[in-house]
Amino acid sequence: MSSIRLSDSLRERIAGPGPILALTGAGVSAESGLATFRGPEGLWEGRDPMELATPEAFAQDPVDVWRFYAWRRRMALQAKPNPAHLALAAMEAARDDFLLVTQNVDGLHERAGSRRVLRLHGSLWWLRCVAEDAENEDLREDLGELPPRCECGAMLRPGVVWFGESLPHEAIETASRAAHEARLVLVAGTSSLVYPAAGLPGIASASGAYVVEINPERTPLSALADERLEGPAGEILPLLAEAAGVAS
Ligand code: BV8
Repeated sequence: MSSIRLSDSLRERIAGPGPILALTGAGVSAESGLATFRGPEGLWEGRDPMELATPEAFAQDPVDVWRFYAWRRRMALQAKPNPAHLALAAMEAARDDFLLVTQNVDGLHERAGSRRVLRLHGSLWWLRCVAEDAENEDLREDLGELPPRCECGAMLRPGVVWFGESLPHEAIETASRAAHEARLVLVAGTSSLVYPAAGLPGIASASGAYVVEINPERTPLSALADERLEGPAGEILPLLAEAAGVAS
């Protein structure tokens, strides 16, 4: 039995009229066994992901960066969606005014059944030709020799947004519009440090939305949130789905 208590106000809001916006980060995949970016286990071979997830790192040593991403693809493939992912997919299936916006690139939301996923930072499962800029889905467990190559002969890069790169215009525009229109925002599993994604709850709050933070730790968002549910997303999001009258 969970010790987490949802306020009456939140119970009313989650079952009431929307739109509802959910914003997720690496913490919702933590209970699937995937390392978060900034958690103690977030380092890769003692390296800081922040130094690997940049165009400069890729230009300097594409094989090194590809080893990092090939490792993350393998980890993500071995991982299974957890109750947090499943609860979000169930809430989306139950109402068409529910939008999931994620910073995650692991594909677990999609594997849990979420259909309308707005990916702000791209995906491990899409590769982009550095010459043609075309992106294709590639679900192979083993990419073979690194860096993988396009048929045109040029290198392929991970289809993710690196630090210092702009987010897909369409994605951030749609997410910002959804933030302006949302009545309820669920922010789960993010340290709220990376912009422009971290700015979305503030946009929603300024437009009158009720902002709920779901995280075992406090973050820069905590002071702005209307309600904090302190605990793991895999335990809390199913409670929210249940309060919304949705079995997950
Ligand atoms: C941009 C994809 C315009 C790759 C990622 C200087 C130069 C250039 C840019 C900047 C600069 N200074 C600031 C910036 C802007 C920069 C930024 O915000 N930097 C921060 C660090 C200060 N942003 C950008 O560069 C963005 N682009 O601004 O373009 C521009 C262009 C040029 C120059 C200037 C501006 C691009 C940002 C996207 C970067 N790509 N990922 C990849 O994945 O490899 S971001 C990366 O961090 C991941 O996507 C991740 O999702 C994201 C955020 O991290 P979180 O998801 O929050 O994960 P984290 O580990 O941090 O936290 C996990 C949380 O979960 C914790 O709070 C923990 O308590 C909690 N948790 C743990 N377990 C659980 C849990 N919660 C619930 N349940 C649990 N069980």
